[in-house]
Amino acid sequence: MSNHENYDASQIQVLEGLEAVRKRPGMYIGSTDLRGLHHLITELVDNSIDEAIGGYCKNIYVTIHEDCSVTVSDDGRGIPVDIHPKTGKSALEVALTILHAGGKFGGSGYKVSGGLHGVGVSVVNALSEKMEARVKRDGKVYRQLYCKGKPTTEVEIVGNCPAGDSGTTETFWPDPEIFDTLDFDYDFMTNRMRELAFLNRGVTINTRDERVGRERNDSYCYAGGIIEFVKYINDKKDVIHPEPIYISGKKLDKDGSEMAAVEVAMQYTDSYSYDNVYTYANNISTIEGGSHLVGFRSAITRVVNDYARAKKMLKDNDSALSGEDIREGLTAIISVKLVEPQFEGQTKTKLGNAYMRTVVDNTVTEGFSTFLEENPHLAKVIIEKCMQASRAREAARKARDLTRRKSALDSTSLPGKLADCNDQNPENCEIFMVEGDSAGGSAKLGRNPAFQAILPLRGKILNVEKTRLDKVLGNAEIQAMITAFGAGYDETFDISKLRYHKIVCMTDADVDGSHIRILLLTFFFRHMRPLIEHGYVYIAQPPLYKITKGKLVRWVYSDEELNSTLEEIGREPKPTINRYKGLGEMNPDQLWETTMDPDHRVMLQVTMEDAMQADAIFTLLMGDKVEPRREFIEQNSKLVTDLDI
Ligand code: 0RA
Repeated sequence: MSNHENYDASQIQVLEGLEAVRKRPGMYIGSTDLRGLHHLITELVDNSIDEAIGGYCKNIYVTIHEDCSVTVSDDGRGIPVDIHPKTGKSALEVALTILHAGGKFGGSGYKVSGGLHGVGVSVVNALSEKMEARVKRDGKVYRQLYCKGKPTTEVEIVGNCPAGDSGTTETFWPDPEIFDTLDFDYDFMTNRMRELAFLNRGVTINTRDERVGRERNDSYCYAGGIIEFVKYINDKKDVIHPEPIYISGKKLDKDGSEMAAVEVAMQYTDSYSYDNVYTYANNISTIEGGSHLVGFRSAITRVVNDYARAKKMLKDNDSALSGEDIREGLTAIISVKLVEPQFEGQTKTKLGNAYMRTVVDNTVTEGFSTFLEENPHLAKVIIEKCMQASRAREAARKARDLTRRKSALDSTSLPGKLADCNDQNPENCEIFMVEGDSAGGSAKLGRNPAFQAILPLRGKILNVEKTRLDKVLGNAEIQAMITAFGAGYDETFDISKLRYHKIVCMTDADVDGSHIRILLLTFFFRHMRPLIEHGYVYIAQPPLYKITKGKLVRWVYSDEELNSTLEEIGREPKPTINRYKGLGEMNPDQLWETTMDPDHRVMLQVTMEDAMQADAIFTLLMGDKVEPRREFIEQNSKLVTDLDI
């Protein structure tokens, strides 16, 4: 009887935990869309990576099966199967069914741990309609099955394995009642696996898609770790020194055990952008930065200035090189691993642990100054690049002061072409960047002036990928955008000053229109990145056709929709189909109705799934190198369905 009671008590606790996860999956995995679905894979792989960081696991396998189940397998020690004294249950069952029990196991044997929420395998189990765990240990194969997080079998021995073999294999069938989609995106998954392989030198991650018609098979292993990561990012860029600089260090506890590890790899390119420093804490991308980034920035700024002064490259009366000057063209990976990471910030992607600032600063100061001393030729190239950046920035500042006196870049006097809106609350306000004066005119007449502002752009805007800041700021269209948005640019960009929370690119649905759009996005990406990070940038979708039949009017936005609409309303008696060539052809009412009216319009939100990916694509499409661009266009031209030349 008392046995029974105990069983009930622990069972209730388990069920409450699992119920909570199933009731509010968002609390545990962020969301139930595609991103949340992928989080399930990440949770399992993170545990295997922990095992690899401990030095017990070399290979990880991730397989998407035909039925949309996923298997994550490793050759680590295997989750223990022995009976847990408190619960009387197998440790394997505890790991899979008790919330927060996964992965960490009271710290035994683990120094650091990844995982955004660190919620572990039990959450994956709770959100799966079925799950299977198999462990190879001590010459035996153990297995347990589960349904929506509850065990449906005991931990059973289902076979033998060679004595030295060990590992964990987990397969889950995500629950269609929980997730909006079960359609895993192999490329999305494999990008994260590549990143993990870079961040954990020597681990091999094998990925596989078995779904019919989209079979894939890849393997990621980087003996050079983050050095290779930097080379990969710089692949299509021109570098100014051949090998990335690699710096590493550790902080030891009083008793000599490891508290934190720092690794940095950095390499200068000839590019003008300075947002290519990617930081990680325990393999998690810390998009909002934090103490490790602060330590890195102060170290490189001090080291470069000290070196330049010591070598008389910088005269005593010269002003110091700024952090921006020193980061221009720099690609870097900062990867720290620590025992109890604190994640702060809006999206919990900012490293909080204050001591990491000193650890990274000290490590980088020592490593980078040694590098400069030992490589005087490379040091000269790097410092000259920083000084060039400084001169350009100085010229830009002068140009800005000049224009400011003419009050062009001063946000208190808005650009003349701007038709502003009346509402003062940025959250309600939208600004449409409209290609051409005639479309701009229609948009001004058609808009709702209460909350919609119009900024007509004349012709092509500058390709900022090929232009240094001083020239960028001299460009009239760019000045107009900076002043209209009111939030500044680059380092001084302050999202809290932004005057509109929807920035809408409204260009024609043709090749010129998409060119202007990509130029605008490049500008935002390089000089106002938080706009994209906050999801404030949108692309308006003007219709391609107007179909009229009697009193019925339908706007359609693609050729497929044209066909389906014609099927729907019937091709007899014949409806009238008008093709719209450009925004300029629509009268103000039509433009409002089809493209600007919040109740009817279709807008695409520009997201930045992965800054690194975006950087690579912008470099490729907008940068200097012609050959890779040609290859990209050849490979992807099939995807362009709507060329209208
Ligand atoms: C705790 C202790 C031990 C291994 C693991 C956890 C472990 C967990 C996972 C999750 C996925 N793969 C894993 N591999 C290992 C070690 C127990 C021992 O001393 O053998």
